[in-house]
Amino acid sequence: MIAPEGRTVEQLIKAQAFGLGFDLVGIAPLGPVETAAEFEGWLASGYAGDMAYLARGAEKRADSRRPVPGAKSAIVVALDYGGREPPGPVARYARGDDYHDLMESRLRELHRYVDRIVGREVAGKAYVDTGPILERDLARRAGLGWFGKNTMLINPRIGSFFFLGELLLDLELAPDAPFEADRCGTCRRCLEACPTDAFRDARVLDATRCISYLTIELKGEIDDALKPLVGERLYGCDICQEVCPWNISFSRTLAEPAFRERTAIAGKNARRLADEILAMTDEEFQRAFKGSPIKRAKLRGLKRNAAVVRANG
Ligand code: B12
Ligand code: SF4
Ligand code: SF4
Repeated sequence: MIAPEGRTVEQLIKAQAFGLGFDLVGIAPLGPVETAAEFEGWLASGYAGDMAYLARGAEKRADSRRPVPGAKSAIVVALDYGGREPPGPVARYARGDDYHDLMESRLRELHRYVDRIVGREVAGKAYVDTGPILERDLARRAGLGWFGKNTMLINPRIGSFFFLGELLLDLELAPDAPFEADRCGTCRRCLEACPTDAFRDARVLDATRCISYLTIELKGEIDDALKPLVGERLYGCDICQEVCPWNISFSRTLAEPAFRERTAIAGKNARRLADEILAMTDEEFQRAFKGSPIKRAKLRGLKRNAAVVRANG
């Protein structure tokens, strides 16, 4: 599609996406999802645990045209959250403001830009994490990276410490080439480094053993056998990314100010932060974590995690 300035619509969209602060952008056609069978098998094995919402959207996840009727293309973006930041009790992605709000509003801005350059209101919708979409599959298809053995989507220029988001549009766009290579080779560092032994195989994660699931998604108590393995991790886990050679070489310093760590977290070790959380009232929790991804666990979940961390030393 040719725009008035002599550049293609796809070129203009990508330039605008970079201008909005995204670090990667690619275009994928919508249709049957190549890894739908892997997803179904994963669900059937019980690896999703309590995350019942994943099964509810399974039919839509199998065909990326279903979430937005009439949609034909996806503009897929990635936003880096700073893999060079030091390790800590809170996973890097959750130390600042909520990425959903930030990325969705930028994607909506991109949507309005598309309307302007094509000269009509294009039907569509922006998603970041919350929709019935296999985002890593869509991102690989848009050329953004490959499925690492740790299940992360990894890009050869920036590693894997980034969020994914997409704009599904009722618009035919020229797609990018999918990322076909597997750059993991014979490496198995992530599989060996996982403290809870959560990988059943390369690219197959039993979420019910993953510290990210245990400290964020799980509503009930953490299994006694897993508690000591959670170590000092209060919220989320980055270990299988930290050990990855692609991150060691190519992860970036934090550039997005909204993701800078909040004062409630900054400079605190696991023990101190856990003690503060255990003493927190609901009002203090709201004040400290308003607009933060940490609110997902609620104060009750965070206190559960803090008690585990304190028991671990
Ligand atoms: C459920 C979920 C989780 C669960 C389960 C994770 C998992 N690996 O399945 C839990 C709570 C554990 C989790 C943890 C984390 N998550 Co999460 N999560 C999701 C969510 C909502 C759905 C993922 C899903 O469908 N899982 C089911 C499995 C089967 O699918 P998949 O992991 O996408 O794997 C695909 C491929 O690997 C491939 N595949 C599967 N098996 C095989 C086998 C072979 C041989 C091959 C070739 C391919 C293949 O097919 C799958 C389906 O397309 C997505 C958002 C979304 N809507 O996609 C975010 C998402 C995947 N999470 C994200 C993040 C940042 C994290 C954490 C880093 C957060 C943290 N620091 O604690 C950790 C990382 C843990 C890890 N190693 O994955 C980002 C990942 C960005 C990236 N670069 O990949 C996403 C995309 C959110 C976002 N919008 O940015 N997460
Ligand atoms: S996030 Fe942590 S617990 Fe989960 S698979 Fe990776 S290393 Fe294991
Ligand atoms: S640590 Fe090695 S095996 Fe794991 S994702 Fe990175 S390159 Fe692949």
